[in-house]
Amino acid sequence: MPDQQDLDALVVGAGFGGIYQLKQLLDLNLDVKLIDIAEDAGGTWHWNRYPGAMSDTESYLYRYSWDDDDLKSYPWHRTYLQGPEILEYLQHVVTRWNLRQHMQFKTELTGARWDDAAGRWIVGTSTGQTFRPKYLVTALGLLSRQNLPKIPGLDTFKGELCHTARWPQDLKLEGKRVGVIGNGSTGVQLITAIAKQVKQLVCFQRTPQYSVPSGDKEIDKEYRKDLNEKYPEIWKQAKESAFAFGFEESSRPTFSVSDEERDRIFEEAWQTGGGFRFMFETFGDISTDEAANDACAEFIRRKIRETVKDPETARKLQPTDYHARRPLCDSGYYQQFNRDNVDLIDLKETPITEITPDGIKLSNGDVVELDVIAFATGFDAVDGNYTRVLIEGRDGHTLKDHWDEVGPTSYLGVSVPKFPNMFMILGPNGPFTNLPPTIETQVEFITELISIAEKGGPVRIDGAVTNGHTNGSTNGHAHAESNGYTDGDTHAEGNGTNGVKPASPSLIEASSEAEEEWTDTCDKLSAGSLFRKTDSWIFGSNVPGKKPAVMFYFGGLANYRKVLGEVTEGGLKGFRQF
Ligand code: FAD
Ligand code: NA7
Repeated sequence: MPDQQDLDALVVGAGFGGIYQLKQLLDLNLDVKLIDIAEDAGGTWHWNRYPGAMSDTESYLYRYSWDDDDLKSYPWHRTYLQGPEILEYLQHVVTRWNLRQHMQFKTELTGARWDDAAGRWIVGTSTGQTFRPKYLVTALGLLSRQNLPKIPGLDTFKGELCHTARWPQDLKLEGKRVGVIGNGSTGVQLITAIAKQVKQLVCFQRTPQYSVPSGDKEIDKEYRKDLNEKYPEIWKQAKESAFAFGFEESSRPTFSVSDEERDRIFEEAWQTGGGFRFMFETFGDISTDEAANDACAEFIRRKIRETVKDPETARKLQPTDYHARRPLCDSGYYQQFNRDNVDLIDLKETPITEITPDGIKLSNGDVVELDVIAFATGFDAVDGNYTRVLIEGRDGHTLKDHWDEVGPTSYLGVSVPKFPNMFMILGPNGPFTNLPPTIETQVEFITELISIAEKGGPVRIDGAVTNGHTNGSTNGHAHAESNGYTDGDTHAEGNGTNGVKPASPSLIEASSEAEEEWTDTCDKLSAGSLFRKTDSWIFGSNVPGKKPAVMFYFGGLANYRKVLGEVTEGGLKGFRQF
């Protein structure tokens, strides 16, 4: 007898998104379970345990906003959080709200199929269990699926080889010769953290990056007291801003000020620290205007030249393309290249040809001998964790086929047509921001959708009964009257086993028209951005074979929240409820 369990909702993923979603659905009195491949909760911060792992959102905003007591009392000591502290914080939240009893770890979602007759998702897992939830909420992470380049000879290396997102906890680096491939946010953090520990550090750099100081420093009691008093305004400001990084984005054009004033503004931002602040608090056109971007880029290039003593190394470290990847910040990255034990290899000049038992072979025939090779090569971002499992919606339509056809799309980053009652947290085309405030926004929106579906039938908002079927009639589904599905589907009532309430929920899914419109909106909003002209994970152009695509809503969190408000107040505009 196969191990089957009916549930109201299954949440997949125990990071920031899944943890809050689980809590919200339990608060609705639903029968919910959460599964994760990992051994415990933490998501990103469970997996990314490399030395130097740190959030580049300031500590006061890289957390949940909804638990006021915890917000004010949970201890932290610096303006930025180290990875282990974030992991501890998330586990603390799980314990504080007694959530672990609803979580099952070491359990991978291996496939999911919508069963129209049962009105449930049939979810297969690595443990052999099958879950049959009415709602499937996926919080699989947008920077979660590793990108490990297929370099010839990978398996032949005699030393230790690892990806930063699977860092072995017992790996000792002292006295070792370590190679780091990649210098994005992760590589920059790793290199900065380990340069002083290792015997020799060789940094394999393909594209140089712009990085500014983080400004990380200890906080005192006064700082925290002041913050605690201002938290309501702080969250309000963050949620009403574009990037939710805790500052007001500038609208001042770069060339509206004199050269001296511009330099002063950049210098002040350099001293304050923070990658997003440097790019978006200084001037309003750095990510859209080529000349403005170059002024900003040149300021950072000058800092690199001033910091790095060897002119040849300084030359290699200076980017020449747009400053238009996710902005980085560091705790002394460029300074590491003044150390005698740190070398830089420019892979554009001498690409890697293979990995040998002893190290990394370059196109000029040199073999760099190493004890450890660390891949800081990033992620198959956003859709990577979705397309590797088979998720089959109505009419045998799979998510992979859908996205192969039209690119990784969705309506509002949460819902895809033909995938009823499946909701994604941080799915494609969600806002590009500091993520916890966006995650909270999406979780609360999904919870509202599920609560509407649970009621069945017409949508009730603020006591008003509205129709809610904006597109329902276009594809032959009859409008719901009271039970939510009068279109002949043989939805099973809850079977009464495992304590599942016999409910008559309705089904909610995005309409194709709404998805197309949202995709078009995201396309238009990013059209003028230099980010789109620059290869990185943000537009899916970092993984060989992956088709570049628009994967984010660049309209900012404030506008996104406005759109969600209009959707719920407008009777689930863009969704079909049946
Ligand atoms: P995750 O935390 O990625 O959790 C997803 C979970 O889903 C994982 O535990 C995974 O095991 C599980 N999972 C995936 N597929 C399956 C499956 N098939 N079956 C079962 N379980 C599955 N964001 C910021 O806003 N600010 C920062 O400073 C910042 N710094 C970052 C630094 C690093 C090194 C990285 C990698 C990311 C950073 N991010 C940052 C992004 C970060 O991912 C988000 O802030 C946030 O943690 C995402 O939470 P999540 O719950 O959506 O996903
Ligand atoms: P990123 O930003 O995608 O950086 C990956 C780095 O790895 C980048 O320097 C890449 O060079 C390099 N890379 C990738 N593949 C290769 C191969 N095959 N050979 C050499 N170098 C390679 O990932 P991160 O983990 O640093 O950061 C991702 C996000 O996580 C970050 O933005 C934060 O939000 C947290 P490239 O630039 O492609 O030439």
